[in-house]
Amino acid sequence: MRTAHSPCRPRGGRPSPPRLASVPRAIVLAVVAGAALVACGGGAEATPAVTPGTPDHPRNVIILAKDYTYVPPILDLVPGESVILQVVNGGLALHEVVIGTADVQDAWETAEAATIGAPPGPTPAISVPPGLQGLRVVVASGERVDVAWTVPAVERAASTEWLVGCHIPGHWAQGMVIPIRFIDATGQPLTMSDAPGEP
Ligand SMILES: [Cu+2]
Repeated sequence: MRTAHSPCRPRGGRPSPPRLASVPRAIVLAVVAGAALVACGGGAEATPAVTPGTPDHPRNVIILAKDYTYVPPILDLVPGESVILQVVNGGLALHEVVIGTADVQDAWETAEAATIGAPPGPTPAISVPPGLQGLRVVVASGERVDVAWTVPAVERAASTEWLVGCHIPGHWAQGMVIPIRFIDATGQPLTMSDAPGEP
């Protein structure tokens, strides 16, 4: 498997993510690229090596949702590995983790916008078109939900940008989006050129 470093250049503050439904895709991707560059410019820390999870020994991956961001600021995953996502809501508001491509994020942003004005409590039943569900985990304040998940294989992982986002109305606009960085077991980031069949 061929690997390469992502470009790392210092850059200014991370721009606020706009609402997906109202902006062109190119801008959304630019926001994500900006977030990655900020992380790179912060000190060029190497991503630690990981032991990719297997079906028998899944890797625990913790995502902390807060009001209104995630920790860590970039989610590192190895294509094809088995993980237990441990989603912790350390904030006061209801939050969720939606993992998927920009199209998936767009679909949930649109779907959940329809819940604006609903009474407080869990998000009412909503749905998105087939193929755009991604992985969605809704977690109440102070709670933790564990979900077993198989990370997309390298063909899908490297073909486009993947994100973690929260689409409880208003939360994406307040910054609840982080990029997924696909890495190999040594911690080296994969690039789109790692996708088989890509030039
Ligand atoms: Cu949220």
